[in-house]
Amino acid sequence: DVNIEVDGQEFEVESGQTILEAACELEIKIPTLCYLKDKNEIGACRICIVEVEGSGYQPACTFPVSDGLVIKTNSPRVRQLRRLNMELILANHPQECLQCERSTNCELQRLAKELGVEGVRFSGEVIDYELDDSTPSIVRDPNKCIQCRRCVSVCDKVQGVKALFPNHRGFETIISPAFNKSLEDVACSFCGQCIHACPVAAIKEKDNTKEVWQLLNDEKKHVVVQIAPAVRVSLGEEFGLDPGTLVADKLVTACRRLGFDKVFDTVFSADLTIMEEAHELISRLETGGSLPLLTSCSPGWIKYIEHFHNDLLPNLSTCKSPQQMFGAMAKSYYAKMKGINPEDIMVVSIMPCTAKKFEAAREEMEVDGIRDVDSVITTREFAKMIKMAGIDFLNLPGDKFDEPLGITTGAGDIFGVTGGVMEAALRTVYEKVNGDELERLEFDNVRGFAGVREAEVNLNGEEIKVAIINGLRNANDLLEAIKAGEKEYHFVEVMGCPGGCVGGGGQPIPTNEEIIAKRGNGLYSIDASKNIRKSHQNPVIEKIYENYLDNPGGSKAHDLLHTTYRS
Ligand code: HC0
Repeated sequence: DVNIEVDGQEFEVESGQTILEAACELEIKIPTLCYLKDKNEIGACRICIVEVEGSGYQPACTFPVSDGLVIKTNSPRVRQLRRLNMELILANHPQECLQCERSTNCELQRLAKELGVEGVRFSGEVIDYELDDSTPSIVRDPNKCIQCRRCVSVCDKVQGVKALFPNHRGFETIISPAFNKSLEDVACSFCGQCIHACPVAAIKEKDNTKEVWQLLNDEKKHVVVQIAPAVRVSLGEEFGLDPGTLVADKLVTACRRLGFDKVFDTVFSADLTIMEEAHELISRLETGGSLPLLTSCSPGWIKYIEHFHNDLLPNLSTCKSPQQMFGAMAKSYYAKMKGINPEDIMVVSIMPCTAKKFEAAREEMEVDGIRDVDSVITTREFAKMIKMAGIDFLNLPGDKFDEPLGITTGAGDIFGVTGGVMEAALRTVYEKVNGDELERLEFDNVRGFAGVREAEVNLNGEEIKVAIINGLRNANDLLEAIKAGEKEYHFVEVMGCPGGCVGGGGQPIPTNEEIIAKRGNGLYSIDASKNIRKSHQNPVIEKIYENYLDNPGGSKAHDLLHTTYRS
């Protein structure tokens, strides 16, 4: 330990820390902007500047503590320098706060206010960059970029994708894909974790709300909406509720008031996915198919494996994701049941995910020329629509999802949290293979939020090895270990985003580890409260196999519910 003085008070702190880390433990607040703990500690923005006796003014996020260090975090000169640095950043930042999508949820705006910036005294040359809206998922606006490099770090260190770099030098530096390509032309997974990293609106989702308003206004169309599991534990945050607050019932009412003709649930098609995927796992185990079976419901992960590990595509489950299975069922089974021409049914998805926009747009995702899903909006875009419609969300009465595609089990709800697809699958696979009833439905060693988890399950006397991965960098490391023969599994769940869909790139901002855990636990509590908690016991799904699909893995199921990948 070392002794330091901070703002006139003596403290003993751990050696090897930075001033910022020490101050944080002492609960002395130093403002930061470019800093992201363990990910981006580069002292770029100079907002965390402090006065260090003998060393002048230093960024607290990179300067190490040492014995006898005397630090001032709050002197008039320190405050003035922070304001000056902020003014320099603002001088090159569009002053469009009123119209900006991050207005009132922008770190730059909040800091400028906290630091007491009253105006920007500087002006000079500004480069006018083109928007990069080349992808169906993510839009880059380099004009708003403050070059904090948080997106660069997250894309590299958390996701291992490395789609973004600082290009050029000095005044001309731009954060973009290499050689200033557009995002569409590089190996971006569209996971949207860069959006959570961005303190401003330099990276955002592609806005599809206008398209959804148009569909809702079209009287000739029968517009159905599906709501992803993870949205019901996060949407409340957009209205001031705690992360993890359960708002499914209000969400349903909000959808009805917006004018959707039917309000259905992706949790229903998550149950359906389990039927197909469990069948696939059992048949690969029995017939010696490609193992480990890798889950296929996270579209960022799918795009990642197509770019980086396409030798393992035969291991991917051929199941479409629940989002796409829902669309296919809505325009076949439901259309037939209701006597509506499938071309008149429009499927809108509310997803916690930016890559779901890309998934819905993939050319593979249609049956007989009819698209599975017509439009995808994120949790954030949905909140925006509710606000635009003047709906008083917090005071809405609750309501239930519509039948039949809104009848669900707890197994489907936990899809939205890392480990949930695995647990849901194991509940079904275990009972199908072992033929006896599971006594305890919770698979404790599959739960948790660590990036990599492993478990073993006894199936008919054989130990089946499973792994659960979240975050694409962790996925890469695991795939490398599998290829090197260092690890062997039968079944691996991969979710592209840290924490699974509860940490998706379309979720409310901020999203961080603590918030992710609260949302995840919210989903576990929904599961625990349900009467039916195993997908194969979903009464609607039982009926659909009886009357419509025949068997899991059968030919009709294949046409509607399975897909192919691009190598
Ligand atoms: Fe997910 Fe899904 S669990 S990927 O995170 O499988 O986005 O919430 O909707 O499709 O169900 C996202 C969430 C989904 C799908 C489901 C899966």
